[in-house]
Amino acid sequence: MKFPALLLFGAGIILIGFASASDYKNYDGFKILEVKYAEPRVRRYVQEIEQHLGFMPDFLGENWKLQQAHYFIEKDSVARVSRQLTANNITHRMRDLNQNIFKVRKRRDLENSQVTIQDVNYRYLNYNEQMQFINTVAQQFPNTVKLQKLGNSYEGRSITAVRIGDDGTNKPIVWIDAGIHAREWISYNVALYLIYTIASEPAYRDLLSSVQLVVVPNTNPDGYEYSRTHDRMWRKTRSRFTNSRCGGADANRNYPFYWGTKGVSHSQCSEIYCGTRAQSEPEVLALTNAIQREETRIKGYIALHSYGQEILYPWGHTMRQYPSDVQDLIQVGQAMAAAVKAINNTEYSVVNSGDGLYPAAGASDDWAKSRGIKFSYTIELSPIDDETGFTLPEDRINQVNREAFQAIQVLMIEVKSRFGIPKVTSSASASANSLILLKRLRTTMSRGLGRG
Ligand code: 0X9
Ligand code: ZN
Repeated sequence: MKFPALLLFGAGIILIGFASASDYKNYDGFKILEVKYAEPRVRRYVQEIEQHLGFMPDFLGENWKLQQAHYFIEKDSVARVSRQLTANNITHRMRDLNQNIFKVRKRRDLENSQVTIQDVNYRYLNYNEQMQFINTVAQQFPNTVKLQKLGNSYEGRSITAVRIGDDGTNKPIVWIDAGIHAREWISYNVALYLIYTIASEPAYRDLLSSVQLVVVPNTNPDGYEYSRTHDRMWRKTRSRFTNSRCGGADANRNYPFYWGTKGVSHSQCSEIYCGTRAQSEPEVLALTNAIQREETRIKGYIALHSYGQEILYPWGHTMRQYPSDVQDLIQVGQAMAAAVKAINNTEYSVVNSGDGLYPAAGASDDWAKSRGIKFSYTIELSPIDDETGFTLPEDRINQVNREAFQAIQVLMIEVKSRFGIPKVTSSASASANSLILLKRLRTTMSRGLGRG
Protein backbone atom coordinates (compact mmCIF):
# COMPACT_ATOMS: atom_id res chain seq x y z
CA MET A 1 0.00 0.00 0.00
CA LYS A 2 1.32 3.43 -0.91
CA PHE A 3 0.87 6.74 0.89
CA PRO A 4 -1.19 5.51 3.80
CA ALA A 5 -2.89 8.31 5.67
CA LEU A 6 -4.64 8.32 8.98
CA LEU A 7 -7.94 10.10 8.80
CA LEU A 8 -10.65 10.80 11.27
CA PHE A 9 -13.93 9.62 9.85
CA GLY A 10 -17.12 9.70 11.89
CA ALA A 11 -16.50 8.03 15.17
CA GLY A 12 -13.79 5.67 13.98
CA ILE A 13 -10.26 6.00 12.74
CA ILE A 14 -9.84 4.69 9.26
CA LEU A 15 -6.68 3.96 7.40
CA ILE A 16 -6.95 5.08 3.83
CA GLY A 17 -4.46 4.30 1.17
CA PHE A 18 -4.28 3.45 -2.46
CA ALA A 19 -3.54 0.07 -3.86
CA SER A 20 -0.36 0.48 -5.80
CA ALA A 21 0.16 -1.26 -9.10
CA SER A 22 2.29 -3.83 -7.28
CA ASP A 23 -0.65 -4.91 -5.09
CA TYR A 24 -2.63 -5.89 -8.11
CA LYS A 25 -1.94 -8.00 -11.13
CA ASN A 26 -0.08 -5.83 -13.58
CA TYR A 27 -1.97 -4.90 -16.72
CA ASP A 28 0.66 -2.68 -18.29
CA GLY A 29 0.40 -2.74 -22.06
CA PHE A 30 -3.13 -4.12 -22.05
CA LYS A 31 -5.64 -2.08 -24.05
CA ILE A 32 -9.34 -1.56 -24.32
CA LEU A 33 -10.48 -2.30 -27.83
CA GLU A 34 -13.36 -0.09 -28.84
CA VAL A 35 -15.35 -0.95 -31.96
CA LYS A 36 -18.21 1.19 -33.19
CA TYR A 37 -20.78 -1.20 -34.62
CA ALA A 38 -23.42 1.19 -36.01
CA GLU A 39 -22.88 -0.11 -39.54
CA PRO A 40 -24.66 -3.49 -40.09
CA ARG A 41 -21.53 -4.99 -41.64
CA VAL A 42 -19.49 -4.10 -38.55
CA ARG A 43 -22.23 -5.31 -36.20
CA ARG A 44 -22.18 -8.70 -37.95
CA TYR A 45 -18.40 -8.76 -37.66
CA VAL A 46 -18.61 -8.01 -33.94
CA GLN A 47 -21.21 -10.74 -33.44
CA GLU A 48 -18.79 -13.17 -35.09
CA ILE A 49 -15.64 -11.69 -33.59
CA GLU A 50 -14.52 -15.05 -32.22
CA GLN A 51 -14.39 -16.63 -35.69
CA HIS A 52 -12.59 -13.59 -37.12
CA LEU A 53 -9.92 -13.29 -34.44
CA GLY A 54 -9.56 -16.99 -33.74
CA PHE A 55 -10.33 -16.44 -30.04
CA MET A 56 -13.04 -14.75 -28.03
CA PRO A 57 -11.71 -11.49 -26.61
CA ASP A 58 -12.71 -10.62 -23.04
CA PHE A 59 -15.94 -8.64 -23.44
CA LEU A 60 -16.19 -5.81 -20.94
CA GLY A 61 -19.47 -4.18 -21.85
CA GLU A 62 -21.09 -2.04 -24.46
CA ASN A 63 -22.18 1.54 -24.74
CA TRP A 64 -25.45 1.08 -26.59
CA LYS A 65 -25.98 4.83 -26.89
CA LEU A 66 -22.76 5.26 -28.87
CA GLN A 67 -23.02 1.75 -30.31
CA GLN A 68 -19.57 0.77 -29.12
CA ALA A 69 -18.38 -2.62 -27.93
CA HIS A 70 -15.47 -2.79 -25.45
CA TYR A 71 -13.04 -5.66 -25.10
CA PHE A 72 -10.00 -6.17 -22.90
CA ILE A 73 -7.00 -7.10 -25.05
CA GLU A 74 -3.87 -8.70 -23.66
CA LYS A 75 -0.60 -6.92 -24.23
CA ASP A 76 0.75 -9.62 -26.55
CA SER A 77 -2.36 -9.66 -28.72
CA VAL A 78 -2.82 -5.89 -29.20
CA ALA A 79 -0.77 -5.56 -32.41
CA ARG A 80 -2.16 -8.71 -34.02
CA VAL A 81 -5.81 -7.89 -33.23
CA SER A 82 -5.36 -4.37 -34.52
CA ARG A 83 -3.80 -5.65 -37.76
CA GLN A 84 -6.62 -8.13 -38.27
CA LEU A 85 -9.31 -5.51 -37.72
CA THR A 86 -7.60 -3.09 -40.10
CA ALA A 87 -7.27 -5.81 -42.74
CA ASN A 88 -11.01 -6.39 -42.46
CA ASN A 89 -11.71 -2.69 -42.73
CA ILE A 90 -13.09 -2.43 -39.18
CA THR A 91 -12.54 1.01 -37.72
CA HIS A 92 -11.46 0.68 -34.09
CA ARG A 93 -9.46 2.26 -31.30
CA MET A 94 -6.99 0.66 -28.91
CA ARG A 95 -7.36 2.76 -25.77
CA ASP A 96 -5.23 2.87 -22.66
CA LEU A 97 -6.78 1.65 -19.44
CA ASN A 98 -7.98 4.20 -17.00
CA GLN A 99 -5.38 3.57 -14.29
CA ASN A 100 -7.79 4.87 -11.67
CA ILE A 101 -9.55 1.53 -11.69
CA PHE A 102 -6.45 0.06 -10.10
CA LYS A 103 -6.31 2.75 -7.47
CA VAL A 104 -9.17 1.46 -5.44
CA ARG A 105 -9.37 3.13 -2.12
CA LYS A 106 -8.49 0.57 0.48
CA ARG A 107 -9.53 0.95 4.06
CA ARG A 108 -8.58 -1.03 7.07
CA ASP A 109 -11.20 -3.76 7.35
CA LEU A 110 -13.84 -2.53 9.69
CA GLU A 111 -14.59 -5.93 11.16
CA ASN A 112 -14.93 -4.63 14.68
CA SER A 113 -17.14 -1.71 13.85
CA GLN A 114 -20.66 -1.84 12.58
CA VAL A 115 -21.18 -1.75 8.82
CA THR A 116 -24.07 0.60 8.12
CA ILE A 117 -26.29 1.47 5.20
CA GLN A 118 -24.04 4.51 4.72
CA ASP A 119 -21.20 2.14 3.94
CA VAL A 120 -23.39 0.22 1.50
CA ASN A 121 -24.18 3.50 -0.26
CA TYR A 122 -20.71 4.99 -0.38
CA ARG A 123 -18.09 2.29 -0.55
CA TYR A 124 -17.31 -1.20 -1.74
CA LEU A 125 -17.27 -3.68 1.13
CA ASN A 126 -15.24 -6.82 1.54
CA TYR A 127 -17.03 -10.18 1.86
CA ASN A 128 -16.85 -10.27 5.69
CA GLU A 129 -18.30 -6.78 5.87
CA GLN A 130 -21.11 -7.79 3.53
CA MET A 131 -21.91 -10.78 5.73
CA GLN A 132 -21.68 -8.66 8.85
CA PHE A 133 -24.16 -6.24 7.33
CA ILE A 134 -26.77 -8.90 6.52
CA ASN A 135 -26.36 -10.38 10.00
CA THR A 136 -27.04 -6.99 11.54
CA VAL A 137 -30.11 -6.46 9.35
CA ALA A 138 -31.40 -9.93 10.31
CA GLN A 139 -30.95 -9.09 14.00
CA GLN A 140 -32.60 -5.71 13.58
CA PHE A 141 -35.68 -7.09 11.81
CA PRO A 142 -36.03 -10.63 13.14
CA ASN A 143 -39.66 -10.97 12.06
CA THR A 144 -39.00 -9.92 8.48
CA VAL A 145 -35.48 -11.11 7.64
CA LYS A 146 -34.05 -14.60 7.84
CA LEU A 147 -30.69 -15.88 6.67
CA GLN A 148 -30.35 -19.19 4.88
CA LYS A 149 -27.10 -20.90 4.02
CA LEU A 150 -27.22 -22.32 0.49
CA GLY A 151 -23.80 -23.94 0.47
CA ASN A 152 -20.11 -23.16 0.36
CA SER A 153 -17.90 -21.68 -2.32
CA TYR A 154 -14.88 -23.60 -3.61
CA GLU A 155 -12.69 -22.01 -0.93
CA GLY A 156 -15.27 -22.62 1.78
CA ARG A 157 -17.01 -19.26 2.09
CA SER A 158 -20.69 -19.37 2.83
CA ILE A 159 -23.18 -18.55 0.06
CA THR A 160 -25.96 -16.96 2.03
CA ALA A 161 -29.48 -16.07 0.99
CA VAL A 162 -31.46 -13.36 2.74
CA ARG A 163 -35.14 -14.20 2.88
CA ILE A 164 -37.36 -11.19 3.39
CA GLY A 165 -41.02 -11.59 4.21
CA ASP A 166 -40.84 -15.38 4.56
CA ASP A 167 -43.83 -16.06 6.82
CA GLY A 168 -44.16 -19.73 6.02
CA THR A 169 -46.99 -19.16 3.54
CA ASN A 170 -46.98 -20.01 -0.16
CA LYS A 171 -46.48 -16.49 -1.42
CA PRO A 172 -44.81 -16.03 -4.80
CA ILE A 173 -41.09 -15.35 -4.63
CA VAL A 174 -38.86 -12.85 -6.42
CA TRP A 175 -35.26 -14.08 -6.41
CA ILE A 176 -32.35 -11.69 -6.88
CA ASP A 177 -28.71 -12.70 -6.99
CA ALA A 178 -25.59 -10.63 -7.37
CA GLY A 179 -22.00 -10.76 -8.36
CA ILE A 180 -21.55 -14.13 -10.04
CA HIS A 181 -18.88 -12.16 -11.96
CA ALA A 182 -16.33 -11.11 -9.38
CA ARG A 183 -15.20 -7.84 -10.96
CA GLU A 184 -18.73 -6.40 -11.23
CA TRP A 185 -18.54 -4.81 -7.81
CA ILE A 186 -21.56 -2.51 -7.94
CA SER A 187 -23.89 -5.52 -8.00
CA TYR A 188 -23.07 -6.44 -4.38
CA ASN A 189 -23.95 -2.98 -3.10
CA VAL A 190 -27.21 -2.96 -5.04
CA ALA A 191 -28.24 -6.27 -3.45
CA LEU A 192 -27.35 -5.12 0.07
CA TYR A 193 -29.19 -1.83 -0.39
CA LEU A 194 -32.25 -3.74 -1.59
CA ILE A 195 -32.20 -6.00 1.48
CA TYR A 196 -31.97 -3.10 3.88
CA THR A 197 -34.52 -0.87 2.19
CA ILE A 198 -37.23 -3.48 1.72
CA ALA A 199 -36.77 -4.75 5.27
CA SER A 200 -36.55 -1.43 7.06
CA GLU A 201 -39.07 0.84 5.36
CA PRO A 202 -42.67 0.42 6.51
CA ALA A 203 -43.86 1.47 3.04
CA TYR A 204 -42.93 -1.98 1.70
CA ARG A 205 -44.69 -4.03 4.36
CA ASP A 206 -47.81 -4.42 2.29
CA LEU A 207 -45.84 -5.57 -0.74
CA LEU A 208 -44.02 -8.09 1.46
CA SER A 209 -47.29 -9.44 2.73
CA SER A 210 -48.00 -10.68 -0.81
CA VAL A 211 -44.54 -11.33 -2.26
CA GLN A 212 -41.45 -12.79 -0.69
CA LEU A 213 -38.02 -11.62 -1.68
CA VAL A 214 -34.93 -13.82 -1.63
CA VAL A 215 -31.64 -12.02 -2.18
CA VAL A 216 -28.25 -13.70 -2.52
CA PRO A 217 -25.94 -10.69 -2.18
CA ASN A 218 -22.70 -12.50 -3.02
CA THR A 219 -22.83 -15.56 -5.25
CA ASN A 220 -19.08 -15.65 -5.92
CA PRO A 221 -17.28 -14.69 -2.69
CA ASP A 222 -13.94 -16.32 -3.61
CA GLY A 223 -13.77 -14.52 -6.92
CA TYR A 224 -14.76 -11.23 -5.33
CA GLU A 225 -12.10 -11.40 -2.63
CA TYR A 226 -9.54 -12.29 -5.27
CA SER A 227 -10.66 -9.35 -7.38
CA ARG A 228 -10.33 -7.04 -4.36
CA THR A 229 -6.87 -8.18 -3.35
CA HIS A 230 -5.03 -9.63 -6.35
CA ASP A 231 -6.55 -9.08 -9.73
CA ARG A 232 -9.02 -6.26 -10.32
CA MET A 233 -10.22 -7.83 -13.57
CA TRP A 234 -10.94 -11.29 -12.13
CA ARG A 235 -14.33 -12.56 -13.35
CA LYS A 236 -14.51 -16.28 -12.61
CA THR A 237 -14.77 -18.57 -9.61
CA ARG A 238 -11.56 -19.72 -7.91
CA SER A 239 -11.69 -23.48 -8.55
CA ARG A 240 -8.31 -25.08 -9.17
CA PHE A 241 -7.66 -27.79 -11.71
CA THR A 242 -4.86 -30.31 -11.67
CA ASN A 243 -2.22 -29.87 -14.36
CA SER A 244 -3.46 -26.47 -15.43
CA ARG A 245 -1.79 -23.11 -15.10
CA CYS A 246 -5.22 -21.43 -15.04
CA GLY A 247 -8.03 -21.74 -12.53
CA GLY A 248 -11.62 -20.65 -12.21
CA ALA A 249 -14.67 -21.08 -14.38
CA ASP A 250 -17.17 -18.53 -15.59
CA ALA A 251 -20.07 -19.44 -13.32
CA ASN A 252 -22.42 -17.72 -15.75
CA ARG A 253 -21.52 -20.33 -18.34
CA ASN A 254 -21.89 -23.22 -15.89
CA TYR A 255 -25.69 -23.52 -15.57
CA PRO A 256 -27.34 -26.66 -16.93
CA PHE A 257 -29.16 -25.29 -19.95
CA TYR A 258 -27.51 -25.64 -23.38
CA TRP A 259 -24.33 -25.92 -21.33
CA GLY A 260 -21.09 -25.66 -23.27
CA THR A 261 -22.64 -24.69 -26.61
CA LYS A 262 -22.40 -21.06 -27.82
CA GLY A 263 -20.40 -18.12 -26.47
CA VAL A 264 -18.35 -20.30 -24.15
CA SER A 265 -14.85 -21.64 -24.09
CA HIS A 266 -13.69 -25.10 -23.09
CA SER A 267 -10.22 -23.78 -22.41
CA GLN A 268 -9.42 -23.32 -18.71
CA CYS A 269 -7.53 -20.10 -19.28
CA SER A 270 -10.45 -18.35 -20.94
CA GLU A 271 -12.56 -15.76 -19.12
CA ILE A 272 -15.63 -17.62 -20.40
CA TYR A 273 -14.47 -21.13 -19.50
CA CYS A 274 -17.69 -23.07 -18.89
CA GLY A 275 -16.24 -25.56 -16.40
CA THR A 276 -15.64 -29.27 -16.67
CA ARG A 277 -19.38 -29.98 -16.76
CA ALA A 278 -22.63 -28.16 -15.96
CA GLN A 279 -22.79 -27.30 -12.24
CA SER A 280 -19.13 -28.20 -11.76
CA GLU A 281 -18.80 -25.01 -9.71
CA PRO A 282 -19.99 -25.46 -6.10
CA GLU A 283 -21.45 -21.96 -6.20
CA VAL A 284 -23.66 -22.83 -9.18
CA LEU A 285 -24.64 -26.16 -7.65
CA ALA A 286 -25.71 -24.45 -4.42
CA LEU A 287 -27.72 -21.81 -6.29
CA THR A 288 -29.45 -24.20 -8.68
CA ASN A 289 -30.32 -26.62 -5.86
CA ALA A 290 -31.78 -23.82 -3.76
CA ILE A 291 -33.82 -22.39 -6.62
CA GLN A 292 -35.09 -25.82 -7.67
CA ARG A 293 -36.34 -26.54 -4.17
CA GLU A 294 -38.92 -23.78 -4.53
CA GLU A 295 -39.03 -23.15 -8.26
CA THR A 296 -42.80 -23.40 -8.59
CA ARG A 297 -43.13 -20.40 -6.30
CA ILE A 298 -40.41 -18.26 -7.88
CA LYS A 299 -42.05 -15.97 -10.42
CA GLY A 300 -39.34 -13.35 -10.86
CA TYR A 301 -35.56 -13.75 -11.16
CA ILE A 302 -32.88 -11.10 -11.68
CA ALA A 303 -29.15 -11.69 -11.91
CA LEU A 304 -27.31 -8.45 -11.15
CA HIS A 305 -24.24 -7.77 -13.32
CA SER A 306 -22.38 -4.77 -14.71
CA TYR A 307 -21.85 -2.80 -16.85
CA GLY A 308 -23.92 -1.35 -19.71
CA GLN A 309 -27.30 -0.18 -18.35
CA GLU A 310 -29.30 -2.98 -19.93
CA ILE A 311 -32.20 -5.16 -18.95
CA LEU A 312 -31.63 -8.43 -20.80
CA TYR A 313 -34.32 -11.03 -21.34
CA PRO A 314 -34.06 -14.67 -22.61
CA TRP A 315 -33.19 -16.56 -24.60
CA GLY A 316 -29.51 -15.78 -24.52
CA HIS A 317 -27.96 -19.10 -25.48
CA THR A 318 -28.53 -18.42 -29.17
CA MET A 319 -29.80 -15.69 -31.47
CA ARG A 320 -33.36 -14.88 -32.55
CA GLN A 321 -35.10 -17.32 -30.25
CA TYR A 322 -37.58 -16.11 -27.69
CA PRO A 323 -39.83 -17.66 -25.08
CA SER A 324 -43.52 -17.79 -26.03
CA ASP A 325 -44.36 -15.10 -23.44
CA VAL A 326 -41.61 -12.76 -24.60
CA GLN A 327 -44.05 -9.85 -24.91
CA ASP A 328 -44.70 -10.02 -21.15
CA LEU A 329 -40.96 -10.02 -20.48
CA ILE A 330 -40.47 -6.99 -22.72
CA GLN A 331 -43.41 -5.14 -21.21
CA VAL A 332 -42.27 -5.62 -17.62
CA GLY A 333 -38.65 -4.94 -18.64
CA GLN A 334 -39.74 -1.62 -20.09
CA ALA A 335 -41.71 -0.81 -16.96
CA MET A 336 -38.54 -1.46 -14.95
CA ALA A 337 -36.52 0.79 -17.27
CA ALA A 338 -39.13 3.54 -17.01
CA ALA A 339 -39.06 3.36 -13.20
CA VAL A 340 -35.26 3.72 -13.24
CA LYS A 341 -35.43 6.67 -15.62
CA ALA A 342 -37.93 8.46 -13.39
CA ILE A 343 -35.29 8.75 -10.64
CA ASN A 344 -32.52 10.64 -12.40
CA ASN A 345 -33.03 10.22 -16.12
CA THR A 346 -30.65 7.27 -16.33
CA GLU A 347 -31.53 5.17 -19.35
CA TYR A 348 -31.54 1.39 -19.43
CA SER A 349 -32.19 -0.40 -22.69
CA VAL A 350 -34.41 -3.51 -22.76
CA VAL A 351 -32.92 -6.05 -25.15
CA ASN A 352 -32.78 -9.74 -25.86
CA SER A 353 -29.59 -11.19 -24.46
CA GLY A 354 -28.84 -13.39 -27.47
CA ASP A 355 -29.51 -10.81 -30.18
CA GLY A 356 -27.08 -8.31 -28.71
CA LEU A 357 -23.40 -8.65 -29.35
CA TYR A 358 -23.00 -12.29 -28.44
CA PRO A 359 -25.11 -15.25 -27.45
CA ALA A 360 -23.86 -17.07 -24.36
CA ALA A 361 -25.10 -20.43 -23.15
CA GLY A 362 -25.16 -21.76 -19.61
CA ALA A 363 -26.16 -18.45 -18.01
CA SER A 364 -28.39 -18.23 -14.95
CA ASP A 365 -31.19 -16.19 -16.59
CA ASP A 366 -31.83 -18.78 -19.31
CA TRP A 367 -31.70 -21.61 -16.82
CA ALA A 368 -34.17 -19.84 -14.50
CA LYS A 369 -36.52 -19.27 -17.42
CA SER A 370 -36.17 -22.90 -18.48
CA ARG A 371 -37.29 -23.96 -14.99
CA GLY A 372 -40.56 -22.07 -15.49
CA ILE A 373 -39.69 -18.80 -13.72
CA LYS A 374 -41.76 -16.42 -15.78
CA PHE A 375 -39.95 -13.10 -15.40
CA SER A 376 -36.26 -13.86 -15.71
CA TYR A 377 -33.69 -11.15 -16.45
CA THR A 378 -30.06 -10.14 -16.26
CA ILE A 379 -29.52 -6.50 -15.39
CA GLU A 380 -26.27 -4.89 -16.46
CA LEU A 381 -26.00 -2.00 -14.00
CA SER A 382 -24.26 1.35 -14.49
CA PRO A 383 -22.08 2.73 -15.86
CA ILE A 384 -22.75 2.66 -19.58
CA ASP A 385 -19.23 3.73 -20.56
CA ASP A 386 -15.95 1.94 -20.05
CA GLU A 387 -14.18 4.95 -18.56
CA THR A 388 -14.73 3.59 -15.06
CA GLY A 389 -16.38 0.30 -16.05
CA PHE A 390 -16.36 -2.21 -13.22
CA THR A 391 -14.92 0.34 -10.82
CA LEU A 392 -17.80 2.75 -10.75
CA PRO A 393 -16.55 5.55 -8.47
CA GLU A 394 -17.77 5.10 -4.93
CA ASP A 395 -19.59 8.42 -4.92
CA ARG A 396 -21.91 7.06 -7.61
CA ILE A 397 -22.88 3.87 -5.76
CA ASN A 398 -25.82 5.43 -3.97
CA GLN A 399 -27.57 6.55 -7.13
CA VAL A 400 -27.19 3.16 -8.80
CA ASN A 401 -28.54 1.50 -5.64
CA ARG A 402 -31.62 3.70 -5.69
CA GLU A 403 -32.23 3.26 -9.40
CA ALA A 404 -31.92 -0.53 -9.36
CA PHE A 405 -34.20 -0.66 -6.35
CA GLN A 406 -36.97 0.92 -8.42
CA ALA A 407 -36.60 -1.70 -11.14
CA ILE A 408 -36.79 -4.54 -8.63
CA GLN A 409 -39.79 -2.99 -6.94
CA VAL A 410 -41.61 -2.89 -10.27
CA LEU A 411 -40.96 -6.59 -10.75
CA MET A 412 -42.22 -7.35 -7.24
CA ILE A 413 -45.41 -5.39 -7.86
CA GLU A 414 -45.97 -7.18 -11.14
CA VAL A 415 -45.46 -10.56 -9.45
CA LYS A 416 -47.84 -9.51 -6.72
CA SER A 417 -50.56 -8.48 -9.15
CA ARG A 418 -50.24 -11.63 -11.27
CA PHE A 419 -49.50 -14.30 -8.70
CA GLY A 420 -50.23 -12.80 -5.27
CA ILE A 421 -52.89 -14.53 -3.23
CA PRO A 422 -55.65 -11.95 -2.77
CA LYS A 423 -56.24 -11.24 0.86
CA VAL A 424 -58.01 -8.72 3.02
CA THR A 425 -55.43 -6.51 4.65
CA SER A 426 -56.02 -5.46 8.20
CA SER A 427 -54.70 -1.97 7.67
CA ALA A 428 -56.45 0.43 5.35
CA SER A 429 -53.29 2.46 4.90
CA ALA A 430 -51.37 -0.62 3.77
CA SER A 431 -53.80 -1.36 0.97
CA ALA A 432 -53.94 2.31 -0.01
CA ASN A 433 -50.17 2.25 -0.26
CA SER A 434 -50.31 -0.85 -2.44
CA LEU A 435 -52.78 0.83 -4.74
CA ILE A 436 -50.45 3.77 -5.15
CA LEU A 437 -47.60 1.41 -6.04
CA LEU A 438 -49.75 -0.45 -8.54
CA LYS A 439 -50.91 2.79 -10.10
CA ARG A 440 -47.30 3.89 -10.42
CA LEU A 441 -46.48 0.62 -12.15
CA ARG A 442 -49.31 1.04 -14.66
CA THR A 443 -48.14 4.56 -15.49
CA THR A 444 -44.52 3.56 -15.90
CA MET A 445 -45.59 0.59 -18.01
CA SER A 446 -47.59 2.68 -20.43
CA ARG A 447 -44.72 5.17 -20.62
CA GLY A 448 -42.26 2.33 -21.17
CA LEU A 449 -44.31 0.90 -23.99
CA GLY A 450 -44.43 4.25 -25.69
CA ARG A 451 -40.67 4.13 -26.17
CA GLY A 452 -41.09 1.29 -28.65
O1 0X9 B 1 -21.87 -12.57 -20.57
C1 0X9 B 1 -22.49 -12.60 -19.51
O2 0X9 B 1 -22.45 -13.55 -18.72
C2 0X9 B 1 -23.37 -11.39 -19.14
N1 0X9 B 1 -22.67 -10.18 -19.44
S1 0X9 B 1 -21.36 -9.71 -18.60
O3 0X9 B 1 -20.75 -8.61 -19.30
N2 0X9 B 1 -21.80 -9.18 -17.18
O4 0X9 B 1 -20.47 -10.81 -18.45
C3 0X9 B 1 -24.65 -11.44 -19.92
C4 0X9 B 1 -25.47 -12.69 -19.79
C5 0X9 B 1 -26.75 -12.59 -20.57
N3 0X9 B 1 -27.50 -13.79 -20.58
C6 0X9 B 1 -27.35 -14.79 -21.49
N4 0X9 B 1 -26.54 -14.70 -22.47
N5 0X9 B 1 -28.09 -15.85 -21.29
ZN1 ZN C 1 -21.43 -10.24 -15.51
